[in-house]
Amino acid sequence: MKNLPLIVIVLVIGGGLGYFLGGGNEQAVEQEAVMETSSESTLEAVKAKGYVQCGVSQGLPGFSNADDNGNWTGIDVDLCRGVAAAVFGDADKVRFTPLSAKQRFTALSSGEIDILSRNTTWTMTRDTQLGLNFAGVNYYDGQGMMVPSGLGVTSATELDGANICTNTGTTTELNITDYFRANNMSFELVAFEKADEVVAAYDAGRCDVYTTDRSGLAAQRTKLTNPDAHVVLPEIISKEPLGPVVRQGDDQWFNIVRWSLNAMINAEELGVTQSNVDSMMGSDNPSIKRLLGEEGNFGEELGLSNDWAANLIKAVGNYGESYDAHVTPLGLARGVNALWSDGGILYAAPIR
Ligand SMILES: N[C@@H](CCC(=O)N[C@@H](CS)C(=O)NCC(=O)O)C(=O)O
Repeated sequence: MKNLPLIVIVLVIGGGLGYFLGGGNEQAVEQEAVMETSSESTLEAVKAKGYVQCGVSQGLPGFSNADDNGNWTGIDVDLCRGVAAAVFGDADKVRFTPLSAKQRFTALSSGEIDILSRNTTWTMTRDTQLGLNFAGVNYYDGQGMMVPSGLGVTSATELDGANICTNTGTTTELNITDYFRANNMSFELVAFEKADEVVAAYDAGRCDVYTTDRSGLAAQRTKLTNPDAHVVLPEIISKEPLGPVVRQGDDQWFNIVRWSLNAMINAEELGVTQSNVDSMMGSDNPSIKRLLGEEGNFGEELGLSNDWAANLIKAVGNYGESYDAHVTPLGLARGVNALWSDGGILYAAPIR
């Protein structure tokens, strides 16, 4: 522990100081985010530069992850590529900015990025105090904890006094503090800005526990020396609705991002896929006709062309296709992220 070169925050629950530090940390980061106003709309600016600038993680398999050639993949990446396809008819007209949790909101407020699509939890503070808006939810998650199987721990309630590794600038820090406090347990938080530092510290045995969103645990686990030697505990200690974020004050851009996500979810519900979208153009189903721009003026009302959603689906597929391509390989079943019609809670407003 004493050799750790990075930020080490020791929180002893029971003394209110730990709670204050844990809560204050994220707030301080978020207060750095200052809204920048500009007379040019985001859509105009995006069209003028010729691409969408999308803020993503620094590497989280399933959500946003770059290969050795710098090709980004994941459901958060598909959302950005989908918006690029909706705007330009070309999903490659997008550039990615890798951001730590701590940097992400400032990057959006300052105009460095057009969309933040980075496993970001929609909370009231973030929505109401940062000059930002959440355009929807593309993954319903919850916070979990992972421990080395060798510890013999089967429940989070056995973790009194544990060392816990996590990321700074996250909801994770706040929730873990709440959880230990509520259960009258003490713990020591070992927090790093970079996710890979968290993985390395946990892998090296510096912490008993790794806590983050459950999807993040599944993703980061693949980076451990021996992934099978770790178990995810059954407790889900928070709600983490993850979704894309835009600057407040530009309703058109907000709508473009919101409806791009809705189009992916509605396409799945309507059975429109990347491979059948062309033949679906001839469908008699009015919902499909509206989605694909065969009927109505839905794209133009957004400031785009009427084939916006058809282009998006051709480029990245529907929500289920994107999920299957990127999240299913992590071993995460659809669960609550199934469509409402399949027993889940994904329910996109209709295009009409
Ligand atoms: N959803 C939470 C946690 C987000 C978060 O930053 N998680 C870490 C751990 S999974 C992460 O994204 N790591 C990847 C990275 O920093 O690039 C939040 O919005 O605060």
